[in-house]
Amino acid sequence: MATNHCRWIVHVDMDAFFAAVEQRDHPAYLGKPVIIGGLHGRGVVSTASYEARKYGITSAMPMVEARRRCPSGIFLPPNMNKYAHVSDQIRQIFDFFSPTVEPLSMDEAFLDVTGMEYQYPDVTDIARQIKDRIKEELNLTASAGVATNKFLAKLASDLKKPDGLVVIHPGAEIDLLAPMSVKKLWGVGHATARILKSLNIETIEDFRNTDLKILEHYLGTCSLELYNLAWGRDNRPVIADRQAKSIGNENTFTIDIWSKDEIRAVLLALAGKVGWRLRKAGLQGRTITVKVRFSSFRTVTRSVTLPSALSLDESIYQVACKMIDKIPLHEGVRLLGITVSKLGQGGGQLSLFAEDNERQEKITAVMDKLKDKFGEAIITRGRIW
Ligand code: TTP
Ligand code: MG
Repeated sequence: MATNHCRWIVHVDMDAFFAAVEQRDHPAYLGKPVIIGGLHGRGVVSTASYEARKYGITSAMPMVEARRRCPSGIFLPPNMNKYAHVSDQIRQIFDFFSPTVEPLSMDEAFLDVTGMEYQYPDVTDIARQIKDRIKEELNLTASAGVATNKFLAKLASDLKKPDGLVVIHPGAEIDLLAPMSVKKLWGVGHATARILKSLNIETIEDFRNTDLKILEHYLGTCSLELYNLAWGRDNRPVIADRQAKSIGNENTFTIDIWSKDEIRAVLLALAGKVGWRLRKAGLQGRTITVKVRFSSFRTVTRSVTLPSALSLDESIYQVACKMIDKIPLHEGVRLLGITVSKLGQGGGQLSLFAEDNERQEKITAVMDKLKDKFGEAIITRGRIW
């Protein structure tokens, strides 16, 4: 995929979130219509499993109506503490992939992955890996959309639910949007849609073909913004709500590796990626975790919390090597990972490396500039430590 665009945004949204968590935790509910919401009085549906949606059950529908449509359904009250916990776990996965995460609700977020594409063969892989990881670690499915702005990424994540992955390549948005309802434009609710309908504007193409002056007359000042969305243009940045809790990278090998030298070479590359992401986010971390998955899928992690924070590749690499050296190697290694956590804004680097730091910081700053400009391939650091 071409990388000469300003931004790449991924939007991830869990499928039938509350219901999916209950189905996961109660295998007897799998494949069944599960409806979560207020069960008494004038309670409404929070969400329904995809099996229940076949009965026309939707969020915000009165529970009485849902029971009428699907008397044999499994009706449950929400367990918000549990969903909040899962939401935190999802957030940790998002943080692993980008330092810029903007959650929209408990089960969805935007990730700005601009500049990350050099770590993946294709920006689509980032979204795929996020989905895979959610499945692997939480046994839940999510849908993801990838595009060059927030509006298109969110639109994309909704196109193939559940378990969808849709990429809107630059240029494709024009035709894709054309036949869609104007309601797909952010900010067009029922009231605006009704006004537009009275003007015979039902699709996004109709909207585009309408004189902006007419739109302004009926819709007021938001017309220009809607007009831009109708052409797939949206400059809103992804705003990280709070700092990432951890930043990590891992690598799964096509062929298991055995030698310490190979392991060190991989750790060097991983430290470079994690360090770059930390510095890009202006962060440093005190806890370094290494993860090793063996050919038998046995997974071992080791962590160390240091007296002061670090973000230089060399420092991360050295700490990771020390931990890996203590893990006995009785079988091949299929995955290696490094994560840095206990993050804070930049400050002093680890004193252990103090004498070298000034030189290292200068080298790192030059390398970062080159990476930003040309991508990581331009400069691969040899084993000079
Ligand atoms: P959504 O992401 O809108 O819905 P969903 O995840 O259940 O289904 P999907 O994304 O696959 O269409 O909302 C996330 C959770 O928020 C949902 O599981 C329950 C809760 N919620 C409510 O409590 N009330 C509502 O009206 C909506 C829309 C969601
Ligand atoms: Mg959802």
